[in-house]
Amino acid sequence: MTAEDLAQTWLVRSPPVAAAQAARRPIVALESTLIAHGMPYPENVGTARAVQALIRSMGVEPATIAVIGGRIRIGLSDDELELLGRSGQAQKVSRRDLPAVLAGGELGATTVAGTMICAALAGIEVFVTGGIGGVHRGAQETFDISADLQELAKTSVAVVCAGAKSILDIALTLEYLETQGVPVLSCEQDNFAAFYARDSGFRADHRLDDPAQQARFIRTKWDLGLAGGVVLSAPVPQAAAMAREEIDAVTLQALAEARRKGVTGKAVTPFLLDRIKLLTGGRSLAANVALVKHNAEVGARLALALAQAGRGAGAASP
Ligand code: PSU
Ligand code: MN
Repeated sequence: MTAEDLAQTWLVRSPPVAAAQAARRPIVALESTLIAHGMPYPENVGTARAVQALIRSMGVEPATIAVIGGRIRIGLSDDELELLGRSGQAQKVSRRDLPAVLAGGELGATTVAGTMICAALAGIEVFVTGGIGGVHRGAQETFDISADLQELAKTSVAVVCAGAKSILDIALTLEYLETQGVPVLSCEQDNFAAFYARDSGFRADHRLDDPAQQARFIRTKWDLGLAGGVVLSAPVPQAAAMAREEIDAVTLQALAEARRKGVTGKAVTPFLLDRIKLLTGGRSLAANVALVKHNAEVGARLALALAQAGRGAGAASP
């Protein structure tokens, strides 16, 4: 058995995902940390279902990824989404956590890094999330840099996001991606998005509004054998967007609380998201839901365009 075959023994595709793959229909992967740790119940499960329905309505199959019962699950049922969103028991699974949670048969919600690994194993090229992890503010001292960035450097999956959250140091996050050779594309505007706010104040590498152009760019990278991810940033829809000044002020407050309480490691991101939600009276949650839905549309269009462009020589193989 090759290493590739061995990895496949840990994967289970849901019947709709298996059928879509057999028929060579486009598929979009979705993460589950956002469900288990990024939003409160029941909004988390409601959003996950709405996003799946939206993607399906565009002729693309959604594949939400998680670790359940000692298997990497590609595509979840409504009951499984409910389990992840409600139990509060799911481990946050990034690259380093995957073996432990799989081997231990625990419930695991995959982060951007974790989901990229599993999507690549399953032969899925497009993945939709809310915001990628990045270089945290103060990383000069804490060394807190999300494993998402390393994953983007090596795993060939296109990641659609609303940029990176304002809890991060966006300038340093973009520097890190540049060093690692990860292209940052933007659609609908020139600048990289800032999650709750539309504009981070920093330019993306290239603005490509047309999904066919995005697909051509991504195919070209992979055809050249330049392994690794591509970030495609899409701004939160205007109606739900927050002002950068407001979200910055609230973020500073949440960061100070995290420091006072000694929150560290993988607990940092969920803690900050929860505090920001309370401090904005729930408006940040509304923005979060709106941007994930919008990203799903952008991701589904990209998956359709990639399918139309055909699978190149260097693309992730199924
Ligand atoms: N974006 C969200 N909600 C989230 C996250 C991102 O809107 O919950 C999660 C993602 O799963 C991302 C993770 O991969 O936070 C980053 O965590 P860390 O900084 O610990 O790597
Ligand atoms: Mn971290």
